[in-house]
Amino acid sequence: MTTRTVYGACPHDCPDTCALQVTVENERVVKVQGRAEHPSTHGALCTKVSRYPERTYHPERVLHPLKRVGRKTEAPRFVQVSWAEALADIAARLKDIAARDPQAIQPYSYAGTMGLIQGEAMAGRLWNALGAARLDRTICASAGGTALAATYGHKLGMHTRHFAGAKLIVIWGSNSIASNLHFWTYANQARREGAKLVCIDPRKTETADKCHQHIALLPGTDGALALGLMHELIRNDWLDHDYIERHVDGWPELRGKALDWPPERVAEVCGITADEVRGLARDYAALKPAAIRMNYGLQRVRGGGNAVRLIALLPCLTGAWRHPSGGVLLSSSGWFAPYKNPELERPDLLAGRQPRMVNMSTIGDALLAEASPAFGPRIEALVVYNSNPVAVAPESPKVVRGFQREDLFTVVLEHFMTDTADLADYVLPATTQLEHLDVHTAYGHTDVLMNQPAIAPLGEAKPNSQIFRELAAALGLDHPALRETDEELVAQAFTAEIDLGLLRTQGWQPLPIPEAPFAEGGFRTPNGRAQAAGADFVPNYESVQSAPELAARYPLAMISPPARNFLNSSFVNVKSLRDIEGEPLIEMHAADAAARGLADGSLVAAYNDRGRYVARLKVSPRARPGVVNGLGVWWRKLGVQGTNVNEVTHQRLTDMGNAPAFYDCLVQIEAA
Ligand SMILES: Nc1nc2c(c(=O)[nH]1)N[C@H]1C(S)=C(S)[C@@H](COP(=O)(O)OP(=O)(O)OC[C@H]3O[C@@H](n4cnc5c(=O)[nH]c(N)nc54)[C@H](O)[C@@H]3O)O[C@H]1N2
Ligand SMILES: Nc1nc2c(c(=O)[nH]1)N[C@H]1C(S)=C(S)[C@@H](COP(=O)(O)OP(=O)(O)OC[C@H]3O[C@@H](n4cnc5c(=O)[nH]c(N)nc54)[C@H](O)[C@@H]3O)O[C@H]1N2
Ligand SMILES: [Mo]
Repeated sequence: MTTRTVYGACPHDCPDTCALQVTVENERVVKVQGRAEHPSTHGALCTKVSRYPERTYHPERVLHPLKRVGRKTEAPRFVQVSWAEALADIAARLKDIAARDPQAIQPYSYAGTMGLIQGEAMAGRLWNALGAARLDRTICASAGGTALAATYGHKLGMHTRHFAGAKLIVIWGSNSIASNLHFWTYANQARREGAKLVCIDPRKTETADKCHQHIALLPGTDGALALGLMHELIRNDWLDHDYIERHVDGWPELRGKALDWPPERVAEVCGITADEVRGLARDYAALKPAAIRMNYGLQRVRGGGNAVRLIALLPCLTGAWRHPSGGVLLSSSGWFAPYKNPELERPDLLAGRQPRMVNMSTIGDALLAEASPAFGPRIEALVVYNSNPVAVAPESPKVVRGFQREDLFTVVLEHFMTDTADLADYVLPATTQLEHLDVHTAYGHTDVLMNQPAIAPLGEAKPNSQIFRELAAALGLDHPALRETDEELVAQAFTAEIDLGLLRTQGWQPLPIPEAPFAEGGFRTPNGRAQAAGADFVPNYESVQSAPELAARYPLAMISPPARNFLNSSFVNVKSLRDIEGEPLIEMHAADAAARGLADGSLVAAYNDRGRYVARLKVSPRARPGVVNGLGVWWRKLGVQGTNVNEVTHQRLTDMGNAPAFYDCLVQIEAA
């Protein structure tokens, strides 16, 4: 028997980007573990990724090109075809459309893998050379990301490891134990050394269970709470005047707004008590250093961008940035920007063209849109990779109708027959992280990682990069940039400061970032100062206050945070993980269930004017009165009656960044 160890990187859309150690016996992966030597991974993996071999060798892996037979409104039927036939046919169809207008070809991708090479490196080159429509990749983080950039110039924050030294940790809009496990280890370390942990989340999550305090505010009211905290910091003069004076622009305006938000008003809007506001402000001023871990949960509402701005400014008011263990972290991804090659996707291949941009978050409307001067041509072809839009995009009734268009030519690169693959004309088998080369940055820590392939591709699967190289050739595009190998792409991914030799031998390289990067200000804005002007509370589209008539019909606010054992819609088909999750659940408070005569364990429907989602009711203290939690992004076909939670979400966009407002959603619930 031959045994090898291969160093990898977890490809998933998660802040932790773990360093992996893959054990291969007789050319089969038998174990995937977290590397003990990598500081933030520290030898631990989440349950999901430790099941990686089960996912990779899953009997339902797509291992050959498949071509649709039958209509898109019927049960999916496919036949196996050769790569040659698939590529020739796809190229012929795309060429025909491109001859009329390449902008009618729409790429659709997100972060199924976060790798730079299997993400956009070769794909971007192909789309640029073709002049295909561009995609605004807004579905997850662009409200908060735009807000951070507006405030601090980039997506920057404190080091995750320094949370271990904080005396107060505010976990704001994050179920860290589920979605950011390796941060939680540092938070726990702080707690053992006496830190207070506070969780701000409408849902009583497993993270809230482990914190000293849980503030269960109404969804979409975080901006009001942040203004209330500022109010208290100002009234009690708990401010670091020197820090504000030297490093913040727009303070007089923000100060004026905050003074309009006394704790009683905040309590009313947020559905909490005035004492909770006062107490949190007192702790934030007294327990130093104070660190805030925001996550993207809180920005999936209409006012998400402004809420992130306001929360991100709190450390400027108290000067928390002066200490390595003070400040805020939402994303660390901006730290990588100076080390990444902005030309990797070869924007020069656009040769001056500026194809239209379609927002991925409104793909339902986009697929149903007719040609018009404002929109441009009707979408005629869709190439999907690293994403499962039929399950994850908002208002799925429209997304499904769009994908069911018989005149739409859809190609999906996938590991599995997802809800999206079921509606394709061609499904092309893609490799998993164990079968291809890649390099990774992160959005929780600040290390660059390399992923070495551990095994040869299974079946006829190919890396995304290779599929796009071959498609480019079939399309007759012959620019040398479209022929470069993955090794050549890796060599171009970063600036010279990143040592590829070290990445190959050690597997990762940390970026040199100061311990307390903003102790003396120096934000990445043009003048180096934090920008506070304009930040304000923006209420939800759908709430009792902003839409009383809608709320009379649909009185429950529904949020749909991730299930712990899935990653967005990935892993839903891994049986051992699905068994832990059980079934699609809607958590509801006992009082709301009693008022509707609904019994725990019964099948219920959450509905509104957009759609109807059926799931099992769980009467649970995890839900606060007036708010229901529809967990996880289940595959529709593995859910109840072919539905998932995005049946009821809407396509209206956030205040900043044009992102979806998934958690800004009113429903009514009845027995199904
Ligand atoms: N296990 C697991 N891990 C994941 C993911 C997953 O699906 N499963 N998803 C990954 C992805 S794509 C991302 S973007 C990241 C981050 O993913 P996020 O979507 O930020 O996920 P969470 O950290 O679970 O944070 C969401 C939390 O915000 C809460 N929340 C909802 N609405 C509000 C609100 O209005 N205000 C406040 N304060 N809280 C609110 C939810 O109840 C939930 O507990 O995690 C990644 N990690
Ligand atoms: N209601 C509601 N909806 C949500 C959310 C929510 O909290 N509530 N969360 C939102 C968030 S934060 C996000 S980030 C999006 C995520 O949405 P997506 O980015 O679509 O994420 P996944 O659902 O994980 O789907 C990724 C797909 O990529 C495939 N894949 C993985 N690696 C590769 C590869 O190397 N090659 C190819 N070809 N395919 C690969 C996987 O098999 C999987 O099917 O969903 C959003 N949708
Ligand atoms: Mo995400």
